[in-house]
Amino acid sequence: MKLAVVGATGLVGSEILEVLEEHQFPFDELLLVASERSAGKKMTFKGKEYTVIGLKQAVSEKPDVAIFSAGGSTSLEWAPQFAEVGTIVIDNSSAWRMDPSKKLVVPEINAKDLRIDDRIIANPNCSTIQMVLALNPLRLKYGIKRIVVSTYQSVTGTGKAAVDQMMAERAGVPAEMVYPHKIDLNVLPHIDVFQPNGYTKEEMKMINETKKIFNDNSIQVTATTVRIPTMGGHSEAVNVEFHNDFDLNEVRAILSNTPGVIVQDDPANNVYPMPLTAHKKDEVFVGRLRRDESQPNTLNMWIVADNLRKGAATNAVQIAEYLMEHSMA
Ligand code: A2P
Ligand code: 11C
Repeated sequence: MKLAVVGATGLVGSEILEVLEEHQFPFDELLLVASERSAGKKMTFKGKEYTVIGLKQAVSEKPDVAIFSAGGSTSLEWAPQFAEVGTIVIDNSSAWRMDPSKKLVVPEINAKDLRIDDRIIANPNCSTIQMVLALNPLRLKYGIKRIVVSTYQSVTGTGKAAVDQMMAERAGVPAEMVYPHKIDLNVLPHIDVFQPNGYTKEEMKMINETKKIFNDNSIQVTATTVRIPTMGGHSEAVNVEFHNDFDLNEVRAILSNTPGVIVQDDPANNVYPMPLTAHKKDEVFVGRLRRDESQPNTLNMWIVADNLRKGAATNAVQIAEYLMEHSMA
């Protein structure tokens, strides 16, 4: 098994390496791939030194699986070239997600849809993954009519340069501006670019990807996505209206029994999910479970996950693990 990590020098790339190590992912050969700027650079993984290579060389090595997190344009240009030589690409960017011929996979929900001839597999957006993972078991039990979500997203979702901007502002030194405004001590109701309908691209990703993953265009979804000056993970206030009524204790029990989900819901003891406690964890944390008293069949919940983990690296590695377990890679 020859594995390539494309974007290995980036934030998600280094998280992928950590997850591969923690999960003891079995591979025979590892290729660390980044832009030509980084080619030749040395990186250490599990005590062994690797030389970073460029994309052209990586394609010529014909890896079995390549986990991409090097941005959408890199994926658009290079994923087909890897696919052409037989590599299965697991892509973290938004490039292929809404392509009807590509699967958009959260393993716990729809890995069973994967087929041996899938060559480019899309990893959903981080804020979508954590929401659908927590909602899926409730959808199966009660049926979802409508989702209203507001997010509070970590600067790590933008990449290294955004973390640097926030830290420079915090230290009071000149910052290279990645966001159009200061981010430290601020809140930006703006993630990714604005669309003609007034929503941002991040908001539209949450809307469209949720429907695709649940394979249900009848679910109504609306989103407001917000960047906050934090690092450990993304938080989401989710208001979900079900077709059928629910029992709150049953909801708790269902979520507690859902693989990959951890319920942290003990308000009397100030226990609820937070980015600080979700940081570096593979799971999605759920709390503040309460009935929306303003209308029937409606639940309010708070969902937190490390966006670089289940939102990106962990989900991608789990897809690779699924492929191997099912002899597809
Ligand atoms: P490099 O470090 O050589 O620029 P982040 O989102 O944290 O900024 O990381 C982006 C990742 O994507 C980095 O590993 C970066 O490599 C990689 N990358 C960016 N542009 C390209 C490209 N054109 N080809 C290959 N890798 C790229
Ligand atoms: C953010 N969700 O937090 C974005 C990052 O489509 O994979 C991931 C963008 C994507 O800024």
